[in-house]
Amino acid sequence: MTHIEELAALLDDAARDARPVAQIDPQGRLGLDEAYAIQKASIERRARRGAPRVGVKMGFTSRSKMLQMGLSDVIWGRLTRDMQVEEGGCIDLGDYIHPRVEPELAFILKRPVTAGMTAAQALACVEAIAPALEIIDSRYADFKFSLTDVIADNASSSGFVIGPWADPAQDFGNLGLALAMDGHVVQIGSTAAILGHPLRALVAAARLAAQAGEELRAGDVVMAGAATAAEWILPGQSISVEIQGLGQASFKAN
Ligand code: OOG
Ligand code: MG
Repeated sequence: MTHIEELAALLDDAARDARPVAQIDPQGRLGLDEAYAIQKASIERRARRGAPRVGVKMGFTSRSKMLQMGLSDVIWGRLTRDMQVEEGGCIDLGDYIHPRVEPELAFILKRPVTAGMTAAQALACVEAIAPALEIIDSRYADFKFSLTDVIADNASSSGFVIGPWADPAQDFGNLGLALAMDGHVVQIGSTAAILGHPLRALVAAARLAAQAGEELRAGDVVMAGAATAAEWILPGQSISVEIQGLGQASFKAN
């Protein structure tokens, strides 16, 4: 096995067994290309087990998330079919290490979005938008990582929940949103927190994917990144996001 494949196997096993591992690159010595190659190889292992890529996620697209995690570069990761949690469904916390949840907006594409498109061109490729929740679960002990660590670890992505799909023709650049746990609002924000407009996250996703030789395809789900800081998930909690005019996405933790 190459070094890349060994590290991919380490992170893939950590995710599968829900057991944390030590940071692979605490000093940030790996290149970004190497870190993304590890991510790609770990997702390929999952695909070989029958869970193909169904889209991509963006990370650190809001100031709240950058401040919370102490990193300021926009990153991306891959979503696989096994990561989707049914809207209103239930997760088993035993499948996770130390999961957190964050409020996001999701896109589903009807045409490929390619690098260099303007926001308006990207919008024309969007089939629908939806309120969404991302479950992040760093495979590293204590949820601590360098930029290259988190890239290799698929940007901490672990699960996603998508609410009702809505027409993207409406203006979704500054919609109020609230994250609630057991009915108590714990985070409030706006879709404008996501790079000023979630469409910018879609444009950035196409650019970053292209750097890795990939395209955002028709049918792909794209998670725009969290609008607020993330919250720890505790046993028994019911978690929901509501986005103004778009409705809710929710799940329960057991
Ligand atoms: C990294 C993933 C960041 C977001 O929406 O900004 C992210 C992490 O915080 O563990 O998913
Ligand atoms: Mg996220």
